[in-house]
Amino acid sequence: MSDWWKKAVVYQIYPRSFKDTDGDGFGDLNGVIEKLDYLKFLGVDAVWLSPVYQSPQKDNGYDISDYRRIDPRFGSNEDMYRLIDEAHQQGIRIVMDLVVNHTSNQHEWFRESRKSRDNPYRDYYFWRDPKPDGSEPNNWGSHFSGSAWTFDKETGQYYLHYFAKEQPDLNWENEKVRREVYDLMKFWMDKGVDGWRMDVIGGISKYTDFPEYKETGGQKYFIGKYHANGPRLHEFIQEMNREVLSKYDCMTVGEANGSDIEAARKYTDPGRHELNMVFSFDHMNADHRPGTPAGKWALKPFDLLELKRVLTDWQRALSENGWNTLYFENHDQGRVISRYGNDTTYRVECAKAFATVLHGLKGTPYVYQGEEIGMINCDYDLADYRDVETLNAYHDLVMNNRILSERAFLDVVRKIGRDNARTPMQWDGGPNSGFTAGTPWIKVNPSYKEINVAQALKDSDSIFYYYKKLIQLRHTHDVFTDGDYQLLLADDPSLFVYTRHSEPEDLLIVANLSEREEKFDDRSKEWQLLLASYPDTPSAPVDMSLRPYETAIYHCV
Ligand code: TEU
Repeated sequence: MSDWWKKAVVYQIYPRSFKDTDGDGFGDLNGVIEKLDYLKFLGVDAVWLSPVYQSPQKDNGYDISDYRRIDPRFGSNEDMYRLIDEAHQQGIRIVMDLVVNHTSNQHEWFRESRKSRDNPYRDYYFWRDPKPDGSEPNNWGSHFSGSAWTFDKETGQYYLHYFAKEQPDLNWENEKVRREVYDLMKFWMDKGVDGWRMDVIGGISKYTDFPEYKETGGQKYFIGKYHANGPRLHEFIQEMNREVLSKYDCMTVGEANGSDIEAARKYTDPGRHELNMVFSFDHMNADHRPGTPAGKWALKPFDLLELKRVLTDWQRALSENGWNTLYFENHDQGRVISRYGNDTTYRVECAKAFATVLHGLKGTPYVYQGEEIGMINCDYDLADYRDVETLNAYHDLVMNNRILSERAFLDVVRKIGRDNARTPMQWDGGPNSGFTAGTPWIKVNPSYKEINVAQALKDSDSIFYYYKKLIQLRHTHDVFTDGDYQLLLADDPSLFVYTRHSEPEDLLIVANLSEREEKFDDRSKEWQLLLASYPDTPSAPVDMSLRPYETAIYHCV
């Protein structure tokens, strides 16, 4: 099997918000097909499509009711086959989202399962009796607020759901469930799909004795160590690898929620035959204040030292027997320049600087739709948000428990709420940003008049062309793929500087991630400029005065 994914750059599409061709306000597969030329021009090697399967859309497709059918909102199965075909003709691979920690409650398996205690599908999910007082089987929380258990009157038991109550968790202990999953994977791979992004894969193996959390800081429902990395996790993934993955030339990336570096090594060590790489979350917590009742909705100012420390730890840990993913954005995160940077005065400079520090690292870079034109967060009112996580958290934290004021909650949502990344793709300055001829399912970000693809393509200095160059560099200089990583100036609170080394080339990546002027000087090698964000960045890193968010890549052969 080839390691093509090591040199690849992956572009994530959130189809619902990418491009609508039939005027219903939802993006569709024909929209993706229409934009393949654009993706080819950007230079990406693969596209990861967020879920397009049949779904009641309680969690925008992460609640699947039929794994073998494309949701009519997105098109038909024939459209999907055509997309695979046309993408392949352009040399772009297609990675689908595998959401098998849970299904929709409208999936046939769950509809059967809830009918009776002895239904053949009962064991496809986790059903447990109430405690003697009628309450939930334990104090586990759901990521979308409240308990992870919902009572079903029909049979007098609770079922488990880590996310919304419409997303019951599958019971992977049941061999039949695992078989179903492997079969559906083969179905799509036989249609030409080139790989999988595996949703919440860290959660598929459960602690089936469902232990109570002891330390909850006074919270009624708690999310902690039992929610991920269950006892049979790696056994299940190895089985999946044996049964399916090893038979195809494919790429796999697991969403390793709740996983630390140790777990990531296990997932990605090629000798263990599990996955190619995983998404970790540590580096996305550099503005998060842990351990408060507000959970993920408690922020602190962005801490660059922490970001550097975490990225460096992961670079080191997975440098030999493993592989990293490189990302700042996806459909669950706020836009990076709005969160960690400056999305007003220095929007363009800032986007280029964050892109540079990320794409210079060792691993496979992911670009999320709109990141390549520097799209920014949306400052919406409560009524404009659509995300089930945000709306549930509002009810829980603001309305029911008064943990946050409405004002404080909205401030946090405007930084990290998931809808920030889900507003329609900004194609041009025309109506609805060129996304749809109908009414978009979520409001278009008013910034589209200035920030859009048409504009970016006209300006040779745009963020778009900068990404295009970064992608080209990765394809043409092996040191981006193979080089060893070394952090310089670890304690500098403004600069992110590191080197990459392999034979015969060395790289020096320099970024000022602050709004102050910063001095920098490195004469250790005969450095020459490869790429820079300011038009007049010095040709060698000597006596530099780095301006706000100025960034450069130097090399030496
Ligand atoms: O996300 C799982 C996850 O762990 C989180 O990032 C989650 O979205 C949330 O923000 C926690 O606070 C995956 C998908 O990426 C997400 O879109 C889905 O909602 C979720 O799984 C359920 O399928």
